[in-house]
Amino acid sequence: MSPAKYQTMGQQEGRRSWAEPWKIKMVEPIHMITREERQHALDEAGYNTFLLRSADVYIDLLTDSGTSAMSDRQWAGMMMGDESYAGSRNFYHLEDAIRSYYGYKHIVPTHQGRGAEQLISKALIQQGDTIPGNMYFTTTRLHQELAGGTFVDVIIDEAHDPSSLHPFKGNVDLNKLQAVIDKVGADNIPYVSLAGTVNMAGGQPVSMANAKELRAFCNQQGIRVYLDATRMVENAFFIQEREEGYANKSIAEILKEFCDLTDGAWMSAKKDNLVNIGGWLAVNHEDVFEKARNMVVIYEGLHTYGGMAGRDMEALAIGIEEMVDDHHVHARVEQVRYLGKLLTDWEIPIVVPAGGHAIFLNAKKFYAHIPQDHFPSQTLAAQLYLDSGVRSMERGIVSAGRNPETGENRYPALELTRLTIPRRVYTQAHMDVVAESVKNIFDSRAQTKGLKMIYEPAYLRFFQARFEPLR
Ligand code: P61
Repeated sequence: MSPAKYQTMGQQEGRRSWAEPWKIKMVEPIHMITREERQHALDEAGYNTFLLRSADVYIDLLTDSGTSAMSDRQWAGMMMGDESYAGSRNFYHLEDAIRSYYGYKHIVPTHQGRGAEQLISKALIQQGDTIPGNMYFTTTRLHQELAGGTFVDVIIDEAHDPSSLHPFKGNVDLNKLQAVIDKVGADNIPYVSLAGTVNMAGGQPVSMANAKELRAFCNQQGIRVYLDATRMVENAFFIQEREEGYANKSIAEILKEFCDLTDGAWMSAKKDNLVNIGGWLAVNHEDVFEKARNMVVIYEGLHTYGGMAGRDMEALAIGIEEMVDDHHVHARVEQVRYLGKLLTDWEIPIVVPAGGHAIFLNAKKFYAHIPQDHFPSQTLAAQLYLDSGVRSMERGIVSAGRNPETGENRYPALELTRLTIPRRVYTQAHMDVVAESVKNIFDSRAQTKGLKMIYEPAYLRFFQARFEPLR
C-alpha cells in the first residue's frame, strides 16, 4: 500500500487531533464579491478597512470585539431580559458572575470597555499624573490623557521585538517602573495600568510571577494596580501552558489568582465575555467604587444597567460562566496558532510567539521597501482585502497617532497588521483561505507601493482616516 496522501493537522504534528467543543446550530451566509467590486469598495473606504461595509467583506478579521458567536444558553438568556430601569435581576446575576470568577467586590456596569476606562481614569487621575503601563492601548491611553494624565510604557523590551520568543512578552519591567517613580514620585502615580494579553504587543501574556512581583513592589511604594481584564482568560491559558506550577490548575483558578493581585479591573465584555456589546468596571476599594458609581449615572446609565439592556447583562453573565471552560479557551487559542503556524512555515513575518486573539503580520518586514511614513500596515490591510475580501486592521503608525504635546507623529517599533479571530465563528477552512491570501500578497510584495493620508481626524485617527495609493 502506498503511504497516505493526506494527513490531518494532528497527524502532521504526531498527536491526536482536537476539535472545537461546540457544534453549529445557526449559520450566517457570507460571500466574496468580485475583485472589481472590492477595488471600488476600497476606493470608497479611503483604503481604511474600518470604513468598509461589512457586506463587502468575505472573512472578517477586523476584530474579535463584539464579534463572537453566542451560545444557545446565552440566546435563551436574552429571552430572560428583565428590562426594568432600576434593579434588574439580570444585573444581580452579572454581579454574582463577576464576583465569582474575577473576585472583585464592587461592580459598575458600562456600555462597553471605553465607558469603564472613562470612569476609572476620571476617578483616579489628577491633572499632571503619570500612569505607567505594559504598553499603551488606544482608547485606554486616550482616556488617561483626557483625564489629565500621561501614559508611560514600562513593558519589557522584548515586547517591542516581533521576533523575540520570550514566553511572557507582556511582563512589566520593574526597573523601568522604578525609573518612572524616581522621575515623577510615587505620589504622582495613581495606579499602574496592567493589561492581560497585551493587545498592541501581539496578544502577549503577563506571567503570574511578574504580577506577584509587581504587586509586592507596588505595595512597598503605595501604588495601586488596576487591570485591563479584556482578554485575561487568554492570559490565564498561557500561564497554564507555560508557567511552572500551573499545568494542573484550571483557567478559572488561574484567572482568580491573577485578579486577586490587583485592586480592580475594567473590561470590554465584547471579548473574553462572549457578548456582542457590554462592559464593566469592578473594584475592591470603597472610595473608588463610590466615585465610579456617582459618575456612571452621568455617562452611561443607572448603576444597575450602565448602558446595557437587561438581556445584554443576562447574556454577559452566562458568557462569563462559559468563557472559563478550559476546552473553549484551548480551541480558541489553538485556532489562532493554526493560522500562525501556516504563515511561519511559509516564512511570512509575524509576531512570535502567536498571541491569544490574533496573528499580527510584521508589516515592517513584509513590506521592507515601504517607509513607515507611507503606512506599510495600512497598505497590507488594503492589499489583503483586495486579494480576497479578508478584512484586517492596521496596528502601526496610524494607530499610534500623534504626541498630544508636540503634535508629532509617534513612530512605534511595531508596525503590524492584525488578523483577529472572532470566538466560535470561523473554521479551519476559513483560516486556510486567509493564509493562502496572505501568501499571495507576500509573493507579489515587491510591486506594492505605500499610501498617502488625505484625511486625519483629531482623535483615534485610525478609525476614520482616509488614504490614497501612491503611484
Ligand atoms: C479591538 F482599533 N479593543 O481590539 P471597547 N482594552 C482593550 C481592548 O482591546 C479594547 C478596549 C479596552 C478593540 C476594539 C477597538 O483602537 C481600537 O469595548 C485591551 O471597544 O470600548 C478594545 O473596549 C476598549 C478597536 C478599540 C480599535 C480601539 O478590536
